Amino acid sequence: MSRSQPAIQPYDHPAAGWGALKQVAVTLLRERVDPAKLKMLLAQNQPEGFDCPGCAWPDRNHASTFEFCENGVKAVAAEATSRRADAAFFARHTVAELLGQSDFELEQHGRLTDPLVYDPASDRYLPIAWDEAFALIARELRALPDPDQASFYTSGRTSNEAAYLFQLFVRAYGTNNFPDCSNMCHEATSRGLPGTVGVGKATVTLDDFAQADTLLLFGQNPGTNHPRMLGELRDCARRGATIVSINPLRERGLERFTDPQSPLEMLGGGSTSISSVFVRPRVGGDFALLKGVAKRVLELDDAALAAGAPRVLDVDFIAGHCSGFEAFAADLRQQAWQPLVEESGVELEQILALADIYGRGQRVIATWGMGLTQHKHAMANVQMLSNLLMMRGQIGKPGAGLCPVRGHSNVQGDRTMGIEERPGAQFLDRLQQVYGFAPPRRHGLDVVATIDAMLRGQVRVFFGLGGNFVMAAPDTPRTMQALRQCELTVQVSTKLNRSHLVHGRQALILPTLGRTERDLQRGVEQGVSVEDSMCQVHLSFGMNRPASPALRSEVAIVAGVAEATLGARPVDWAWLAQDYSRIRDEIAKVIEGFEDFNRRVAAEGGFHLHVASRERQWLTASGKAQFVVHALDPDSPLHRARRRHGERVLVLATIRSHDQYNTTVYALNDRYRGVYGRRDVVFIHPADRQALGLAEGAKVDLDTVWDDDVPRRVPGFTLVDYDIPRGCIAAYYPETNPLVPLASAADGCGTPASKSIPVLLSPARAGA
Ligand SMILES: Nc1nc2c(c(=O)[nH]1)N[C@H]1C(S)=C(S)[C@@H](COP(=O)(O)OP(=O)(O)OC[C@H]3O[C@@H](n4cnc5c(=O)[nH]c(N)nc54)[C@H](O)[C@@H]3O)O[C@H]1N2
Ligand SMILES: Nc1nc2c(c(=O)[nH]1)N[C@H]1C(S)=C(S)[C@@H](COP(=O)(O)OP(=O)(O)OC[C@H]3O[C@@H](n4cnc5c(=O)[nH]c(N)nc54)[C@H](O)[C@@H]3O)O[C@H]1N2
Ligand SMILES: [Mo]
Repeated sequence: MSRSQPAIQPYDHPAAGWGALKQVAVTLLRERVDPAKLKMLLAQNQPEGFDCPGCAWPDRNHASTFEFCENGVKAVAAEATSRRADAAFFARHTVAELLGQSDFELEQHGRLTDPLVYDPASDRYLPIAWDEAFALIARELRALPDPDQASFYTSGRTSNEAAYLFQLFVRAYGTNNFPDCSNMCHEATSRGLPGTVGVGKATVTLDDFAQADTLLLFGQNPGTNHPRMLGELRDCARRGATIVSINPLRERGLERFTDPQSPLEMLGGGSTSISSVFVRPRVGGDFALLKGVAKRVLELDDAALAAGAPRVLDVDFIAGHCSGFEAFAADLRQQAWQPLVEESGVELEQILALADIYGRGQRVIATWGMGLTQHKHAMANVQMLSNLLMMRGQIGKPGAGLCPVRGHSNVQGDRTMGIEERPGAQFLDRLQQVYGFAPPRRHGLDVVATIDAMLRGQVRVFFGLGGNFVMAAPDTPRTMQALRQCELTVQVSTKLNRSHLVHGRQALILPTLGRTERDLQRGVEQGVSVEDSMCQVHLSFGMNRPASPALRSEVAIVAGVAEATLGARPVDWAWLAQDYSRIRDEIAKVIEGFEDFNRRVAAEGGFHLHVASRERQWLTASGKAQFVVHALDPDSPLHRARRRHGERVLVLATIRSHDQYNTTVYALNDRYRGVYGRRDVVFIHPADRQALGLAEGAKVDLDTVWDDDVPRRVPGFTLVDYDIPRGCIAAYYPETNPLVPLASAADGCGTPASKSIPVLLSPARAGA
């Protein structure tokens, strides 16, 4: 259902199903995709095909029929669009003019076709030759007195091969400044899990889903963000597995699902119920909930012990594999219930019921997304979930384990390749041995620290390998100011976005091939490798004709910049870029688990990386799975805000709509939540709205409450009554990013707390 008029209309159909198929047709029409390119949809996530750039969910079976996914089609169609933002387009528009357009409008201009340089005299981007662009970057990088004055961002679509070359180049240049999208995404997972189970990755594969009897889904909206996961969940539900969604919102995709690949369901109007239980903490309430469940598991075990019944704890696992249990249990025992109930926003009976479900499960998988990772206490969330599974030995056995669900299709692989601002000594030693240069040992800057450093004038050059830094990052006006203070900003991109328009004194746009496009080097087709959310590494081959003959691959662009900056040092960049299997041979020399890379990745479906925690090998300081104690935070930003302004303070979660891919807005609808033709809405509980004396549909301004008293406002949003817990509101990212203070980052991992922003609502000022 698409509408020309903005509207709010509840959606009462199952997720996916005919609604999804219709959207596919609409998408292909809108992007005017050349029919000759349609066959590519059949090649998505197939052997010999390309890895879908949509999300990092793995493929059940590479040889199966077409893995259908509405949002995968949107991602692919957005890349295959026949629209072009070519040199003529940039000749027609000044940057100031383009800045006046919405992100949705910018996206509509289509694919970038030529390397461009910013011309301040005309306020336009003009064509530049590739070699001149590389020379300009090299000149600026070499002119910096200290390599730490440059920062190198990576978004998670970048292939392993490009990411590996990129980190090698940047370290040979002399810095570990590697902000990446992961800093804003699953950083709490990547930093939190090493402290408990040793490895920051999933301990499960899809085969475990086929065996699990209990699934706990924390803070995830798979119907929109990982639609192929629904197929897996449907099979679990049909087998009778218990599926619990822990989410302030009852997301449609977790209620009912019609599989577009099942003719029976499509024709029969059938659908499968997914979640049997919905637990709805308040936004940011998961930590208290998890701690409560853990406390109850301990109580259940005490009772079982007293009654001579089978234990609820896995005492053998705890004794044989874990460290720190005594202190952990003591902390749970002294924790009072009342604060857990208050902070979680979940009734005691429900906490106990969730503990019962978990305590009965024999094979339990816990999955999680941004609902756990984008809070001040995100690391505590992840570690408490890990503690909980460890209590019952639900890690490293079939059908059970930890399952962080990553976002970008190769965000996990990029980190594996060394896109890491805090690299380990072992990895740096290895680079030194293999390449004979001394890599920088100082830790580098992440996203938030990069913005801070730019604002202080300490970072002068920004290089973005993909992504849309200015819109993805928090505190938009300050991030904009930061980029504008740079001497040079470079964006390697497929499509126009705001990061091209908010630029440094000098600026370059370097247009690149997308994942779906054929990558020929000296006439030979190249594949690139990616690692999915469950650690499967496989090859991806583009099949479409590139959007423009001038495009270069990310590998070629990185090699070009590296050679211009460093010459053929420490590797012959141009030679490596001629044949990507040569890069894979380099990766095999340095990165653990990639031995014999070329041969192993050639197998159908690729290979699974060794994940030590899956094998119950614990790469922690103690050599054991480590229980970690965390206390409730009595002084969170929300507490502080409520002390100043009382219960009028609401906590805002910024979420994705069904028609966006991160900062890319495909269309203005959010079908499953019933929003059409607009994005400027705030979902609110009717009682909270009434308490504020506001009418349904009223226009409001949102103001952040933060200690620094810097004004942070987004104006003119419309209130929509919604089934959301009291005290919580939700609105779309990236429009609400100006509300996220830079300093509002997660403890220990720096992720912007974009799911828990204390805000005040007030009637919109006239003219807003
Ligand atoms: N189509 C599409 N696919 C995508 C993306 C996209 O934008 N569009 N983005 C990709 C990327 S990079 C990522 S990281 C993933 C993101 O995928 P998700 O993790 O699903 O991302 P979000 O939509 O940000 O938020 C997920 C859920 O968190 C819930 N939530 C909010 N606050 C809380 C809380 O305090 N506790 C709990 N338990 N839940 C909470 C929200 O209600 C929402 O359902 O998807 C990837 N796939
Ligand atoms: N408030 C708030 N902020 C958030 C989030 C949130 O939930 N709330 N989520 C955070 C999360 S989870 C993430 S991952 C980040 C996302 O941050 P980013 O990864 O920086 O953002 P994207 O919107 O995915 O980037 C889109 C751009 O990437 C370029 N692009 C697309 N494909 C390719 C390609 O193959 N190669 C290259 N070189 N470029 C390409 C296109 O030009 C496109 O405009 O945002 C974060 N920001
Ligand atoms: Mo993400």
